[in-house]
Amino acid sequence: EEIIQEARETILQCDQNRAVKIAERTLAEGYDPIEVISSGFSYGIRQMGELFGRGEVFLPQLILSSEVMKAAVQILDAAIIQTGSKQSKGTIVIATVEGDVHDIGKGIVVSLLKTQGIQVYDLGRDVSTATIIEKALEVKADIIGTSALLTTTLMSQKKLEDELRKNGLRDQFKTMVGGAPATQRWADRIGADAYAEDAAEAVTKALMLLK
Ligand code: B1M
Repeated sequence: EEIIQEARETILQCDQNRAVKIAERTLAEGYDPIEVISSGFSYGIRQMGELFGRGEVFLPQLILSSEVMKAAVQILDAAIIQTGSKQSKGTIVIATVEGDVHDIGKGIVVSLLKTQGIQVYDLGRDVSTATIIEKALEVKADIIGTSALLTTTLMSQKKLEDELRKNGLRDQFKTMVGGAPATQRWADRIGADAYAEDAAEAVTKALMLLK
């Protein structure tokens, strides 16, 4: 669809005014906001990542395009969360791991979890394992979810598993991992309870873990 293509372009062109307009149009004209985020804006930011990886765009542009993405997603988020169910099905503590500032994807996961009536404590980004565990204990979380976007910070997902085990806490929580470098194989290897490839799967897996 044309609106999806336009959403992609706004990210590649770092055009915030147009991105915001597309988000508003999505709502006004009744397009599916989740579809516009995942096939449109997210696709665009991944393309930016590829160009960045190949040295065809540089960090300032990547930063700018993330800001454009965030501005657009923020508008759609509000609408997504409103459509959600109110009844609480469980609690998740979620964070981007220490040393990692990538939080766009986690933000989308958080919005979708909220639509399912899951209570979400979003601790933000660059969050230490100790802080994550502390919060999970404090709010008696059912699930601890971590997002990692760098191959280097992926290790923190293992650290969480290790720390939980070391402190005799592993049985108190279910764990879910995600982020571009994470895989089902990685989840199995570190002993996480679930892996999700995207936000929609994160919802499915979370609901499974809460059963
Ligand atoms: Co960075 N970055 N970045 N970056 N960045 C990547 C990850 C990279 C692959 C780009 C590249 O080189 N091609 C590369 C990592 C290489 C590697 O480790 N192998 C990279 C690099 C190198 C860096 C820096 C080191 C660059 C530098 O400074 N020289 C630096 C690191 C900073 C740090 O964290 N310490 C850096 C910085 C940044 C920006 C600040 C500019 C910006 C982040 C802005 C922000 O998030 N606030 C940024 C961006 C935007 C990206 C790319 C282009 C896009 C990430 C993104 O938002 N994707 C990324 C390239 C890529 O991923 N292909 C890249 C869209 C988002 C919707 O998808 O995050 O995958 P994603 O989330 C999905 C799923 O993964 C899943 O659901 C989400 C929604 O569908 N999911 C979960 C995510 N978390 C989940 C948790 C779950 C379940 C599912 O359960 C708990």
